[in-house]
Amino acid sequence: MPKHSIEDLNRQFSKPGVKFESGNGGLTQISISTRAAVGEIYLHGAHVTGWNPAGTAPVLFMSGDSLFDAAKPIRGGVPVIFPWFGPRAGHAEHPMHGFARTSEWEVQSVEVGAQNQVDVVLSLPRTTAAQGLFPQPFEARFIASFGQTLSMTLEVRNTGEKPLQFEEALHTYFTLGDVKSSSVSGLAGVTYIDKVDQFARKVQDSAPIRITGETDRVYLATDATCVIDDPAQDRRIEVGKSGSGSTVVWNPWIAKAKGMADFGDEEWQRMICVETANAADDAVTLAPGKTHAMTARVRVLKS
Ligand code: TA6
Repeated sequence: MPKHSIEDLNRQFSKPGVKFESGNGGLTQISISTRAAVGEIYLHGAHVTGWNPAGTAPVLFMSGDSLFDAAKPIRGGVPVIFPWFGPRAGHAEHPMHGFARTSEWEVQSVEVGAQNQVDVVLSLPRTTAAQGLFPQPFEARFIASFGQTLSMTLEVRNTGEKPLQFEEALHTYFTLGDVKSSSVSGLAGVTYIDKVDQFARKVQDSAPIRITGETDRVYLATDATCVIDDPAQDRRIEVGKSGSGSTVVWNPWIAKAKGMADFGDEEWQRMICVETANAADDAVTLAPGKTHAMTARVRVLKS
């Protein structure tokens, strides 16, 4: 059950082109439609489920089989991964990819800027369940700007007395015309952990990355901007970032897709994840009282 009624949220935060609605599964969503962009974000998981500059085709991939259940992550869009990435080391029973993406975030502000971009700020409340999993105190905010560029920032402040260690990712799913004709450039020469080859560490060659099978790579110590080339849709998507040392490239391919209940068997052909992260060697250690911000910036480039 959403914490705040749609009416109350609209009364307090709605703006021209921005309204709160009851979305899929009765989860509260913010629908955005301005001259700059179309977009949507759920309070569940602070989950961006749609964005494209006005007049262009959707940029983010959403699975047709996604669940919209307060206890489950949404499949597609931009899952917010925090405070650990993947299975939690030493705690196989803890939720995959942390608890931020299955938490109900709270609205702090909604503003429309001079370029008609919509800036949404959400905060992550401390629940007893989360406290049980991750007792160290922190504050987390998610700041999303829906304009000609999609800008998303995960901001974490250490409000405790001891250093705070965490991993994080903006696990962005991009929609493609055809993954087999697509490629990702920008990571030449970067060392990566190959999770489909016994976590071996390898160095990316100079050719653009092509997906020819299950692909699950954590590129390390890189601040590179990536470009996804999608000739089937005659476009390129630029993924820039700051405050992020890792970039994750993932496509489940055939077998993994079949094994995911909330993902269509054929959907691997029309998506790729290029994720802005701090994972593995790039985990963040934040001194007491300090704040860390990780930002992803997505733009559609003319092909
Ligand atoms: O970022 C890639 C990855 O870590 C893959 O290993 C795969 O597990 C993917 O995330 C999706 O994870 P999820 O828990 O959302 O099914």
